[in-house]
Amino acid sequence: MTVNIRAKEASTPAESLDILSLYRTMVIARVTNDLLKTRKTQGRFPFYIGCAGHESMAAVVAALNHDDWMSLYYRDLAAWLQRTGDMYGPLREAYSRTTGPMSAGRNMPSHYSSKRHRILPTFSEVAALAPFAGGVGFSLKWHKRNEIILFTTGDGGVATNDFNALFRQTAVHQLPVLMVIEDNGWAITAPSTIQWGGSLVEWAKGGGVYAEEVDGTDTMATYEASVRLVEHVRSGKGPVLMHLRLGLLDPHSSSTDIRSYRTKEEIEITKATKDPVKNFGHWLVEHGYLQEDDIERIRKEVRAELEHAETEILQEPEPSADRVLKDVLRVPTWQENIPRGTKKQLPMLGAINEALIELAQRDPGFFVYGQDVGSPKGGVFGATAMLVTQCPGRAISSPLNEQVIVGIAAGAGMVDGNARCAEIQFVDYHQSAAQTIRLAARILYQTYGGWTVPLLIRTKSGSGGGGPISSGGAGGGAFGHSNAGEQWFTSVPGMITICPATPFDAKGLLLEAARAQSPVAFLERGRLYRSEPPKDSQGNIIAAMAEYWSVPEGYYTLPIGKARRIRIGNGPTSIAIISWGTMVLESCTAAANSVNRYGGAIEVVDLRTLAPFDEEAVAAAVREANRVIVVTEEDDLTSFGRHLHSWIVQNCFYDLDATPSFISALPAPAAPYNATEESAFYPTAKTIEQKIEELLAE
Ligand SMILES: Cc1ncc(C[n+]2csc(CCOP(=O)(O)OP(=O)(O)O)c2C)c(N)n1
Repeated sequence: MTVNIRAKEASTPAESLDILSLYRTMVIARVTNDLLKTRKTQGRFPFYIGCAGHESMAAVVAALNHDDWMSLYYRDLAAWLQRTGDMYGPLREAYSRTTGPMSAGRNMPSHYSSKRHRILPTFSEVAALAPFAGGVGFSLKWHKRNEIILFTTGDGGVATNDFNALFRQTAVHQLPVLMVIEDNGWAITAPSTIQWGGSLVEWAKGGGVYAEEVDGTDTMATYEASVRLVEHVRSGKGPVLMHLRLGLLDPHSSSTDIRSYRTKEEIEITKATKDPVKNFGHWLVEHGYLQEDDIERIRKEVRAELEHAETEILQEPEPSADRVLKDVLRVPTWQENIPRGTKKQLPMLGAINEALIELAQRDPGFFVYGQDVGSPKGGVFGATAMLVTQCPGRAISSPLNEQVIVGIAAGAGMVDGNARCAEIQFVDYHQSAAQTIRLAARILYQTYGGWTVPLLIRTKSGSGGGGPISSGGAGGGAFGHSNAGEQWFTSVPGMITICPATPFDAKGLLLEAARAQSPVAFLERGRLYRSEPPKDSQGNIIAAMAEYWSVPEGYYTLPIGKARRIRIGNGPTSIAIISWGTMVLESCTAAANSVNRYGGAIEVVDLRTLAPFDEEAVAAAVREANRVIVVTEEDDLTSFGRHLHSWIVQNCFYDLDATPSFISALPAPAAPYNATEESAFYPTAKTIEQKIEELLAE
């Protein structure tokens, strides 16, 4: 039976609500829940987290259009069914079948995801999808699309930083986002009263987001409110928060004993009054849509269908161990291209400005989002200054919140399939966005390649605020402004990390990084922004490096994962120095001084990409020189440099004639501000020269 009860004033073509189909969807959700709960208890799979009490979410989804986006959480089985109509999917994931539509059996059940149905991939980290949902909303608004995004979380989720980042994204940019807080009164054992103070609705309104409380145990009331609120969002009136009051009919999950934290009376009252499936069934009987007998008949039919589906699914293939490394990382395949533009002398900052202009001109959806980037100054370092003047609107200033920034770029990239750029002022501050970055890098693996997250994170890293290399002090960055950054980024599976040393490489690599379908951390060294080519101690520019300060106009790309091998001197190499970023320049200076003094040749391998790094080039350089030094400006704790050093020991041991050397900054939190301590903290060309002498004598 089809009943059109959509709001008459809706501006989009009204879709009629099939009221009995909605009820059936809710019953499928409940019966699936009960079946899977039992199967878990029977030991058929290790974990289940259910939806009982949350089935009226099907009514919220019924108020959306089919091309609207959704960011669901683990209680949203009914929402999944209402959107996809796929009752096999949740069973397939519970039984870890390769046919599973969310993760091909790789993730826990109840982690909804479907690129086809525009359902973003649910994380186990509560509310962690929130900043991504804001990015989707940002993209929908930017492209003036008539679509909106539904974001859901529980009452506990409201307290997370992630949800608060979404709230700010939607409020500041007035994004087309409907936030539904499914408040069942509990976050495992914690009552919702400890998640926020005062009234959620008033809190939201005070922050610039329209909000309403809705009774989620009444399905028709939920539907009617949803139609109204969806219309509010779609018509451009801004975001909405729906505080949906529900009851949790089961324990938190299959790992929780409900009686250990809830009283018998409270459970009984909840089951008697807050069961949306039961309440909706009564309503349908009262209003003549169903007979009393139909309720049990429908339940039994659904149970039989599900058991039939289960029998089929149990015949389907399970994952094999040989796929465990599939879909960790997507590095673009490089197409060889010869830069044709006229070359001109440029510092790295100029090269980065030019690369951003190229990206904006070639891709109408490209933007840079970050603190101060839209001001005439072009961010605190001026990296977007050209973008601001030449491509108005493409450099957009953000609130002071790194999670907001990364979420906007990541979510927008998921909509477009092309990387959008997040600028983090100083790499030290990536930490407040750490969860969002780590999860962006995990999505490809978690969804078994179902979703990709093209995302470009540019950030100033390492010593210095922009002074010429080896000009005395390293630049006074001190705490909060001078961390190297690669320690963390290279430890995140699924992340590409790039750290260029020269203007030519910075432009070509940045243009290639925008083609990646995995997130990229692009570490721009502060000391290199305005540096000149490295010189030896007599003040002569090192010839092998000079050409990389000459940057072609226009578009060209350089391969990710390929090192640059720089030979200084003539004849066979006596030492291979492996480094990246600023330390490449220091290493070249040290190598040139040594060669000037003793003759021969030293190779400097500029890794350029740290993850994945060029194993072949490193191994070849070690094989030829038989002596190696790894040089990093990271502090001497667990670091990428240590990882590389260990890799060389493990893989190149028989090619070594001497102990593989390691040079880093000192094991302190960061470089102090004063020049004396700062200079003592970082390695310099002098440190490297001394090590070369020691190694040659060994
Ligand atoms: C960031 C984070 N912290 C803690 C957990 C452990 N955890 C899983 S579910 C949950 C409670 C969530 O409560 P709520 O958001 O109210 O949703 P509900 O389960 O009640 O529907 C917690 C604390 C987690 N998964 N993620």
